[in-house]
Amino acid sequence: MPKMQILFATGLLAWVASCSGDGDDDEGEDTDTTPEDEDCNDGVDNDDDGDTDCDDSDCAGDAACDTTPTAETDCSDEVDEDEDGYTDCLDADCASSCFVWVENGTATVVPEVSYDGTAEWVFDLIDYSPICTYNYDVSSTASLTTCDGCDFAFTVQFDNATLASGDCTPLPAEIQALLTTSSSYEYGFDSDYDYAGTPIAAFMYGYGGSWYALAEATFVDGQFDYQVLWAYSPL
Ligand SMILES: [Ca+2]
Ligand SMILES: [Ca+2]
Ligand SMILES: [Ca+2]
Ligand SMILES: [Ca+2]
Repeated sequence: MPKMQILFATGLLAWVASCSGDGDDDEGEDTDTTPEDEDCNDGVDNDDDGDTDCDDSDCAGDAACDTTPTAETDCSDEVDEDEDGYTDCLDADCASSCFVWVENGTATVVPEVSYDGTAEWVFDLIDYSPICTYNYDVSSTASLTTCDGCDFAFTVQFDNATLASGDCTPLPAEIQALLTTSSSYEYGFDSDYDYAGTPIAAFMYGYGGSWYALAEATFVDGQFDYQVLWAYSPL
């Protein structure tokens, strides 16, 4: 059995070396070694607990391990990634990837009889850099809907779309499809709308059998004017 004897002898030598080969000097060094605190950003497991940097629970809360993004990283996920209080398109970080759609309309209105004027749909990036503007003729010949509390309501027809400025191709396809298609919407005017306890003259929008106040509007001397911010939406 010469092989076993050699292995045993080697193991015995190693044991002897670790126990008796060192003198009193080395023994003192070992017991005096106190673990270092974990440095959370040096790539070293400083306290020898098996976990390095941010994997070490000692680093919980350390600024070096804060994974919160410094900017909004997704502009359409309904999550405020950078925790600045502004989510998705409401965050200025999304200025280049979201748009605002504003509708400006003006018409000469004879309630229950006629509604004739123009409208423009303005598309901007949310930092108000222009994308494009479309102009429309708007008309309606009669009140086709009932809006409880409204002074008047019309089914307003948008026709004769013309591109007034810019290039709308960055907009989502479903918005582009709206632009050049003649369309109609249920609109109304309520001169005494109770908005959060405050009476305002409201632009009303009818959809699915319900009416919504979208913005302030004016109706003076037969002239109806409104401006609606439709949405902040991702490009
Ligand atoms: Ca470390
Ligand atoms: Ca560690
Ligand atoms: Ca987001
Ligand atoms: Ca944010």
